[in-house]
Amino acid sequence: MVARRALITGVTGQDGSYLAELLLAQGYEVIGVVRRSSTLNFERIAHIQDRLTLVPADLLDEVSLIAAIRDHRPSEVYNLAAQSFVQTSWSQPVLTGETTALGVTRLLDAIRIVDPEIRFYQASSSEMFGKVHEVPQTEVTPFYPRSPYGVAKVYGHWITVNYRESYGLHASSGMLFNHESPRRGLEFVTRKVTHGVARIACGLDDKLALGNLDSQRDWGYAADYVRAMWLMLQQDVPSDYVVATGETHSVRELCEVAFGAAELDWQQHVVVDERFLRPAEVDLLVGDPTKARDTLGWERDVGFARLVEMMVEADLDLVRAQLG
Ligand code: NDP
Ligand code: GDR
Repeated sequence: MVARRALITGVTGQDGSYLAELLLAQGYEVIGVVRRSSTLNFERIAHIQDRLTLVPADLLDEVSLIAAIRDHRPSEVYNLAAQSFVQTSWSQPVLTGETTALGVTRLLDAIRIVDPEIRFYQASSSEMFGKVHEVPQTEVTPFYPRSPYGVAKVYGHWITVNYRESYGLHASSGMLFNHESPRRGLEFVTRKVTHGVARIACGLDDKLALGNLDSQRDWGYAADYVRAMWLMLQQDVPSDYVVATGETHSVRELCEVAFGAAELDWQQHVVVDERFLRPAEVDLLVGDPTKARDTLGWERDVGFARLVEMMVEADLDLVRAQLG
């Protein structure tokens, strides 16, 4: 049988690395799009790099996307690339819009031009719900984004729906709630906390400065969530899905569990620093994954406490190894 071929933008990111693993395990040939940078940034895919085909392209450059698709002719394209850090989207709103919003149109156009039979996944976000209109959030909850990032993701979502309806593309949008792992970037709050815990436990730091401790998120495990992406593209009919755990926890609870996993008291170490507060906040997110469960058969394996413990353990190993 001919191997199925998938192209992933954002393959060097957290989700890209887990999705590449999943697809390789299913026998896919995996094409990973990487953008040019002055230093290589392949830590998350180093363990599978020899099994991937890496191609240079950038969401800011239409011709490079057309060339990547034309030269490699994938049957599935997963658009995971983005300027994905919400805080940065206030200091770089135009770059965020170019990448996270217009980048989606560039990729959809590349597919439309080269081969409209390609199945397409768009990495949409719970940040689109923002100042939420209802709890929990579902596929029909209205959007009210609260950051330039959230606004850009709303555009990316609707252009995906629009190309599906305009050109009949098999294009699906996954409205994924926060998902984390030991591979999460250090700037996101879960990893910042678990890495901070490890440094404090090893005596390298004493304090951890955070922003809003009251905000609540529906945190799941990234390896569970990439399964939902793949399942969406295996359906006969494209559609949009909320992917979430259905549980919400505050940043304060995250601190309690993470410091507790290293037998530390978070209240002795966490300080609030205004630099990490946002101009407009998303206070509460919690998703209803009923449609993903009923239609895709998707379930998560890892819950909140286990996820945080797993991340603390991984960061303890990392910091200890760095100490030698
Ligand atoms: P990461 O920030 O870990 O990865 C982002 C990826 O995008 C990196 O590979 C990065 O490349 C790439 N990238 C950025 N700009 C460009 C560009 N101009 N051209 C090509 N590639 C580019 O994100 P995650 O893995 O966490 O998230 C994956 C996607 O899912 C993103 O679109 C994110 O917005 C979305 N999302 C994430 C959620 C989460 O909780 N993780 C929840 C909902 C949505 P480089 O390594 O070179 O920087
Ligand atoms: P988020 O993730 O903005 O939800 O976007 P992040 O982990 O950055 O923030 C979650 C919540 O924690 C609060 N917070 C802090 N956040 C950071 N980064 N650093 C801090 O020190 C801190 N203190 C408190 C934030 O204010 C916020 O309320 C993530 C990204 O992966 C997006 O790409 C994705 O679309 C959404 O999740 C779903």
